[in-house]
Amino acid sequence: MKRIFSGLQPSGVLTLGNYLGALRRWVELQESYDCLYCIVDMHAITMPLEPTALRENIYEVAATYMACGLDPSKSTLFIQSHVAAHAELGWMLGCKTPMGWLNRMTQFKDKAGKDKEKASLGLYGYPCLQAADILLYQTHLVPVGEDQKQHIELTRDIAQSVNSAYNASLFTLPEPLISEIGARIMSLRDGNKKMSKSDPSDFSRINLRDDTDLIVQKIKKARTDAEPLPDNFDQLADRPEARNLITIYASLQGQTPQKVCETFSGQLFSIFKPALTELVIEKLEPISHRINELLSDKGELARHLKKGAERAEELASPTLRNAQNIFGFVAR
Ligand code: ATP
Ligand code: LTN
Repeated sequence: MKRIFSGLQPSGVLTLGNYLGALRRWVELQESYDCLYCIVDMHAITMPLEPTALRENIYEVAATYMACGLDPSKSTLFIQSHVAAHAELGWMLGCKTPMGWLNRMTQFKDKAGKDKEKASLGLYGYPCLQAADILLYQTHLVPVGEDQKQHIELTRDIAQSVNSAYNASLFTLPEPLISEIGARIMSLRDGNKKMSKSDPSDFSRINLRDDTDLIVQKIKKARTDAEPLPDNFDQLADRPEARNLITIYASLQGQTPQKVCETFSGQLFSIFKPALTELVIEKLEPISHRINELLSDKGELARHLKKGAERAEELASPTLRNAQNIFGFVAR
């Protein structure tokens, strides 16, 4: 059975972008693949985060995974720091990755901001740890949003270069799996910026746990324009905010953006926005309700995560040992 690996950072509250770009797809995939879904806490500490917030976020991500439909009896759900092999292989891969390759990573440029001297080594080496996450499990497919494509391509480059440097087939080369619709949900305040859980403005995003009133307000305030909707999605090429709202609707409704344009053709946002609001609430309310239920029993969440970590460790161990041996380390 083909193997899938993906992960999400417990760096804040999860957004509709995380759901449509990643999580929702993960749920479908668990029916036909051997899936590992990780809470990448070691990645989350590459940016400033209070320890109490991190701990809360980890439980919240675990509850969100399950509330969205990930089933611990079908998928392996675990916390990255529970499986030490991630850090160990991450270091080894970092030693085999040229700085020139890391310098091209746009996520580092975005997150480091203007003062790169202040960015940490961890933020810079982030993609090597991500490569270890994926390669440890001989992963075939990595379902992610569009923004992660570059990191998966780098993972392939690292795998290929290590395989050929040691003349060994140590790592399987993974492929990114990116949905056609919903792979890049944009900010509600700026249609050219990705919806992000670390954006300072809460009104830039819809969080999976937002209550009904907040969803109503956020969509009401979402930036749009005064033009009616066209009957053809291609005509929205230079109207990024309109394009984004149509995409969100299409993605939640399981329709093509073209079909949504046909339905709302000629309508103004004063008609479309209430319809979108209703749909978002209908889809998110059961999820946020279930998250709250699951969070009320953290012991149960911890038991699932422990089991997941045990299985993950078992699967990761042969690849780590093999890599250590091939690199020339001496077995204990
Ligand atoms: P941050 O905003 O803190 O950078 P993030 O939400 O971008 O975090 P992760 O939590 O690690 O980063 O992302 C988890 C998954 O969600 C990844 O597969 C990522 O591609 C996807 N994702 C994140 N934002 C969006 C978005 N706006 N549209 C579609 N997919 C997204
Ligand atoms: N870098 C990703 C999160 C991430 C990931 C992974 C995704 C860490 N390790 C392995 C897929 C596979 C992000 O920032 N969205």
